[in-house]
Amino acid sequence: MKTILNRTAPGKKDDQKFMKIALKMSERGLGFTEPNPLVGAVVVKNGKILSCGYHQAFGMKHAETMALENLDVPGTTLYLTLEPCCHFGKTPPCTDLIIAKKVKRVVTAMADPNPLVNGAGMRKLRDHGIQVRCGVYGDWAERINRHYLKAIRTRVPYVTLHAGISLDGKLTDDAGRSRWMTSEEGRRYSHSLRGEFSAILAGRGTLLADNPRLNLREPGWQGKTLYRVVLDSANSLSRRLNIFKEQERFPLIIFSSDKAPNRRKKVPLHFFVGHDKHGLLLVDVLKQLYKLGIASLLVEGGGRVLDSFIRERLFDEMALFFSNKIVGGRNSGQIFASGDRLEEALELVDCRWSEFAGGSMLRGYRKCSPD
Ligand code: AOF
Ligand code: ZN
Repeated sequence: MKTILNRTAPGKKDDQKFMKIALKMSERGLGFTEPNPLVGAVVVKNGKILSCGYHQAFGMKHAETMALENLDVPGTTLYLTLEPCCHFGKTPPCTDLIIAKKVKRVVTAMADPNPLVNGAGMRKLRDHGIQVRCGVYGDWAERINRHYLKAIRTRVPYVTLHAGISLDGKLTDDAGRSRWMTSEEGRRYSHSLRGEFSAILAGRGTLLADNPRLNLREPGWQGKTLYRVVLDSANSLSRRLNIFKEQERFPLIIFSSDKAPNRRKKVPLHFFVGHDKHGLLLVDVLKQLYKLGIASLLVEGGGRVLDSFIRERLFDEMALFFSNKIVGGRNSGQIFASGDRLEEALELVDCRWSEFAGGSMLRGYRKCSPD
């Protein structure tokens, strides 16, 4: 007996298949869209993809516009990795375009927590007789857009801690040296990671020890602006350091203590914040970064800075680059010198390992307490 498939009403499997494509499309914008989200769009009719789009970079067309603007086919199904916007921002509301193009059905992976949208986009579509399904691969979409979502929900950036460590977990040798803990390939890998973020942060100790440029040199990130954030409580860094170079493409943001004897700004984005016995108040630093439009931050160290972010649990993810070396030593540096009792020990979840010549990388998420 022949089964007649009703192609105008796709089943669950079709929805998953096309949403998967939309999610993969969305990732093409990685590193270029913040503080806005990564969004992918796929237009389908009778089981066939008619067009696709994704949000390429901040301020550019929304994914919906890219996918629909040159298409004049009514009765389609539109797959979106995020609820469409319904407000006038840098671009007109995508819901208006979806209605004008006579889309029949919209499938989204998740609602947009942006207070200007927050369910109103899907309501507007339903009010115009468009069928809406929400929640297809919602967890996956949450993961992909974790920077955007954390920032818009909490008004502080998503924070990833980055460190190059030995197999026995050491950041430095006994003499405090960290150069070159990881292999050449590991270093290239970790430099490339910078491109995924809006900003990168280092403490005064790292600047004095290594005099890094903290810029983007790996291929694939041409034209990207990366903010460099420096913590210098005493406001005593020399302007001769490499970090003061290349500020056009890599703007420099400095945080110093509001009690520093010298309160003269060294760069236009120089902020003076409170401090306690451990150093600058990191929550205030993060809040200020969010106000500047920074949705994600890669913390590159050194040990003191990493220790503070871990102690205060002010991070979301870790990217640890392990070299195949054992350094040992009683005075060698650690990423979390303060330490915790075993019962309260820090735990990472959903860990993924990848290998490179001379070592391996671990990426995992901070396990949040149940409260
Ligand atoms: C994007 N790209 O593909 C979609 C977005 O300032 P605007 O006009 O670019 O609007 C930004 C907001 O629009 C963003 O925070 C999100 O709520 C919504 N959807 N944004 O940048 C897109 N679909
Ligand atoms: Zn839009």
